Amino acid sequence: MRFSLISALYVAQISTTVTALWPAPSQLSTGTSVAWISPNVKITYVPLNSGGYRRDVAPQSKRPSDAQLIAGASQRFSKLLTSSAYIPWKLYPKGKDFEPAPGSGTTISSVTITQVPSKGNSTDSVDESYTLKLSDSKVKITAATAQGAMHALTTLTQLFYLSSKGGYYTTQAPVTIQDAPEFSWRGLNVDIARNYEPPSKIKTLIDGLAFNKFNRLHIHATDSQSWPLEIPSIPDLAGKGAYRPDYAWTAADLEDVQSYAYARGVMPYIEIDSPGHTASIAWSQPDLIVGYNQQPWPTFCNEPPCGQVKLNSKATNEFFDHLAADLYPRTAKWSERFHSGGDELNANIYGLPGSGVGSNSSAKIKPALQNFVRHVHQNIRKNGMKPIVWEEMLLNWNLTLEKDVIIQTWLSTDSIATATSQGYKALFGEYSWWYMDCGFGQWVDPLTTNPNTPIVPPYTDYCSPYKSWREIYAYDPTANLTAAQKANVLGGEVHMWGELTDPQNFDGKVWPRASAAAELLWQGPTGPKGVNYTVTNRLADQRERMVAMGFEASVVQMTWCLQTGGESCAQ
Ligand SMILES: *[C@@H]1O[C@H](CO)[C@@H](O)[C@H](O)[C@H]1NC(C)=O
Ligand SMILES: *[C@@H]1O[C@H](CO)[C@@H](O)[C@H](O)[C@H]1NC(C)=O
Ligand SMILES: *[C@@H]1O[C@H](CO)[C@@H](O)[C@H](O)[C@H]1NC(C)=O
Ligand SMILES: *[C@@H]1O[C@H](CO)[C@@H](O)[C@H](O)[C@H]1NC(C)=O
Ligand SMILES: CC(=O)N[C@H]1CO[C@H](CO)[C@@H](O)[C@@H]1O
Repeated sequence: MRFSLISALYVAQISTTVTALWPAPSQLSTGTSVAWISPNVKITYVPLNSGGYRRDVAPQSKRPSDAQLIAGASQRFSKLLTSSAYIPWKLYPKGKDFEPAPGSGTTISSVTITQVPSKGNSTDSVDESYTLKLSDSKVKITAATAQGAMHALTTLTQLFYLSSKGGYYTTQAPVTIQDAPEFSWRGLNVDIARNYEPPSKIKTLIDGLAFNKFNRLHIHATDSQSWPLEIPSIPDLAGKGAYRPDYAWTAADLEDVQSYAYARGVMPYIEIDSPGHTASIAWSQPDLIVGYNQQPWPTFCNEPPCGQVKLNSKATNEFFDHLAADLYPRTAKWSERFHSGGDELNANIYGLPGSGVGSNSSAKIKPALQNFVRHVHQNIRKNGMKPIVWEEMLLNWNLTLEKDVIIQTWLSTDSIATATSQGYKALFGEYSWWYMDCGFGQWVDPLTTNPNTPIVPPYTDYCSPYKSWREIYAYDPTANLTAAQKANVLGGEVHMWGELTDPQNFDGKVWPRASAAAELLWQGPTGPKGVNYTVTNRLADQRERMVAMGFEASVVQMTWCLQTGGESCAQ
């Protein structure tokens, strides 16, 4: 839809020239001249005198200024260009001479980033639009915010290729781009608890997110299997709850990851899932948890070890107060949002003695749950943030939630329709389309006794099969929504759960599939797919850039198809 304006240009050029702009910009026009850029090109920032960049309010006031953010992005340009540029031989017919002659064309002498007035901002949305004009040896960028300027510099990087004879060129000058995202919330959810993910791995992930214009990193920080997040005032939480004491992010690590993400235009935010998914608390505070490792586990939780925080419990509330006082100010510095979890609550566990409920009936659990969630959410708001919950809190438990709560849907394509029609802002990312952990097989051992589901060949997992990049790209979460419902869709998140994922196999699961999600989030589901716009070679191009950057990204297409096209190899 947003793309139609220049689709004809793309169709005409795609077979001879590849432009690896990923996600594709809203509007693009290109020429056929050669231009070169030096990694050391001078980048000048021209601020708007009257301000107009995002005005942050306390407690976010300690964040870097837009000028600082843009200076940082400008300093990184050189490294980004040289680390991501590559020789794109795979995208041309074998033997074709596709490189411009050294010394041909012009050389870019300057890049200017001029700040322009913002079209407005809100808690969950900043003006990320930018324009980029490359002509007459100059690049002129305008942007309303630091985030927009960072996107422009990423786009600029992606315009250039490495020449085998040295130097970085485009064959498509002049270039004019006007760009803005369709969705203001473009996220990836990463689980660091089922298997540990060290801060260094997540910082690398953030580089990839920024390179694909994601703007949210959802850190699913704790779960029943481990508590890998240091809470300095409750040291035993991670000290005993992590897989091993050093498999936990220290407070300094958390600050480092958050500031790193924010500096790259990615708002990080933390999820402490509760009241389910909390068994790891029992290692340090056994009295807070009912049904720790209760058997048979399928009756008492979705995944062992079972255990949920007790409800109707003063001790539980005090624990969450301590946690909030320690953790929330440290995350509110970087984020407008905090995720309180709320998925997969098990009712049966509240029928066990000492649960604070004493019954597995929803009617008994619901008021206790309502009080608990209200308490947690009040703490989030007191610290200057707003809550996010998994959809079950609203759609299964029918809790009364304030309208400032974002509903994160995952269970069905209908969920987003229901949540948005009730007036809530909501996120998509349904498991049957956007769960990147699916299709790798069961973690449940077939030799164990599982009274509910025998584990038999081919040992498929619950959300099998694997979601290929094409499936992730074909997801249309807003297909059946009314205009009023669509207005409440903030965006979505692609999910990397950690049962069978750790730093060793992380990259190949995430990339390039998250890139497919990134373009959908940037363009909207009816964006590039609505016109004759080929995706495969552009995604392959982005993947090659990410491989050059050091990501062990999976293969998009076999080289023969990329080179040749035709047959069944649409480019
Ligand atoms: C509650 O427990 C009873 C008996 O154990 C069981 O039949 C029923 O399905 C449970 N209800 C819920 C909501 O889990
Ligand atoms: C919530 O509402 C739905 C739809 O009306 C209903 O099916 C479900 O039983 C309710 N859940 C609870 C816990 O009351
Ligand atoms: C939209 O509705 C059609 C027809 O009922 C259905 O087949 C499709 O799965 C729905 N899509 C989504 C994303 O809900
Ligand atoms: C798309 O391509 C097909 C086949 O080449 C052609 O028939 C159709 O007119 C094209 N549509 C647009 C919008 O260019
Ligand atoms: C242009 C614009 O809408 N700016 C607003 C951005 O957000 C801050 C804080 O909420 C407002 O004070 C600005 O007016």
